[in-house]
Amino acid sequence: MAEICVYGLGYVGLPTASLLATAGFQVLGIDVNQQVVEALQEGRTCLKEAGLATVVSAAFSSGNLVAATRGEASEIFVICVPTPTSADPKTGEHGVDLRAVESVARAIAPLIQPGNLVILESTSPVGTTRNVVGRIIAEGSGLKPGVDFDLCYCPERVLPGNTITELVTNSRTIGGFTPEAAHRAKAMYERFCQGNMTITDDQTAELCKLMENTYRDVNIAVANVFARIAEEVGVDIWKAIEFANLHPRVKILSPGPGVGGHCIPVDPWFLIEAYPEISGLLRESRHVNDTQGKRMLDRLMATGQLAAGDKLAILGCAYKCDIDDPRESPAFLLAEAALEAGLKPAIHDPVVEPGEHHGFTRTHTVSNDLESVLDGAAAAVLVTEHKQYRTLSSRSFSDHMPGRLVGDCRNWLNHSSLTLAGFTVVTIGIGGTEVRETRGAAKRVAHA
Ligand code: SAJ
Repeated sequence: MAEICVYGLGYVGLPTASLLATAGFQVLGIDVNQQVVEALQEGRTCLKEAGLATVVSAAFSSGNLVAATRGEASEIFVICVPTPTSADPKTGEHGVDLRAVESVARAIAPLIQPGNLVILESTSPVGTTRNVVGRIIAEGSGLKPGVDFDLCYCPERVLPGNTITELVTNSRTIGGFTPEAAHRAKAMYERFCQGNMTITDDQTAELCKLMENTYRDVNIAVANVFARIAEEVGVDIWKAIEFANLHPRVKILSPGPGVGGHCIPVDPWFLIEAYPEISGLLRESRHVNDTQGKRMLDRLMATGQLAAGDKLAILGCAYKCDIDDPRESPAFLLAEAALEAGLKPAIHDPVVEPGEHHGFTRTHTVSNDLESVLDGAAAAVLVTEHKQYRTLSSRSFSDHMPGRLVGDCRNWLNHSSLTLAGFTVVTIGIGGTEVRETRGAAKRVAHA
């Protein structure tokens, strides 16, 4: 019999199950996807995370971790399944999809025994632990949370790309439906986590997780609004932020193409959907961050050097630098805005798996071949500040693309070398560049 069943073997569940197994627990990892389970049984994982393969293989070869598609009776059940949101195409409002959590709770109900502990890790609306997980298990088993079994909400805080290190070193908030439940969960996490453990109730921990990512989204939106103001004024926001951050209590984040990843653009909707009347600031922040790409596109087109029918090269579709994860990438929002404007977007990324990737309203083809993406383009726009792009020279562009227009969403390229070579450079947060026309632009106007 397993000591711990971990439901969901994705970005959080797999490393968590592996760390629990290497800490000595008998762990059963469960995933509904048969292919994921088979691959793990054969020692493969498609998740690329520093140190993950080593921990996973240590866990499986110790015999302490086994993967399966169904759970079994266990002392502890940990739920790490996705809680995505989906957008209403008419209103743009997002609704939270708790079906995976509900389905796991239904699967646990016939397995649970008096005295067991159930932990929800998935990011969830406030109240999900007790009102969804606790209720479904109680209805299916006849056992009461807080009386017959223990129930907790214990979110993770890992930064994708650094998951293993952060799972071990980050502090955690442990939210118990009862204090006893929280102390039990704390004892489990302490077996592999060296960070501080703060004990509270389940609803406080749920709100805490949502506030952390929403706070970051709103703060990035503030940086993006400041960038827009700087573009209007004609000053350099990057310098202005550097100076403002000299204030001991100011820490303005970096503006950019918007916010990607499976957490920050998603989690604010858990609050907005539940409290629409009082969360206007959060909704507006989402809107600002989601329209940064469109704004860059408008500025590029305002130069007169990019028009419907032209090819636009998009550089970078990982949602942030130096990782291969394209989920909710702002590059896809930009590509979709480009298609709407009649342009032909082509996407390059040096590390994201080439091929088809889901965007917001359609799928996109991602290529690892920079030259073919630049070939024939009227303009190129950098979305992700990968280290591979840092050394791009004016020749890297001019050898392949006929256009002389470059957009920079991260202030990452060598602008003086590009400008010297005759390029118009449009940078997020730097105003005035779009009025500077080059020979290419003049030609297009004459042609039109
Ligand atoms: N970004 C900016 N400007 C910045 C910082 C980030 O535009 O100054 C953009 C990035 O380019 C990226 C997006 O925001 O597109 C999100 O990146 P991130 O590094 O801020 O965060 P994630 O999504 O990789 O991980 C976040 C983290 N949460 C916080 O920092 C509050 C992580 O600790 C959470 O565990 C994770 O969400 C999660 O799983 O919830």
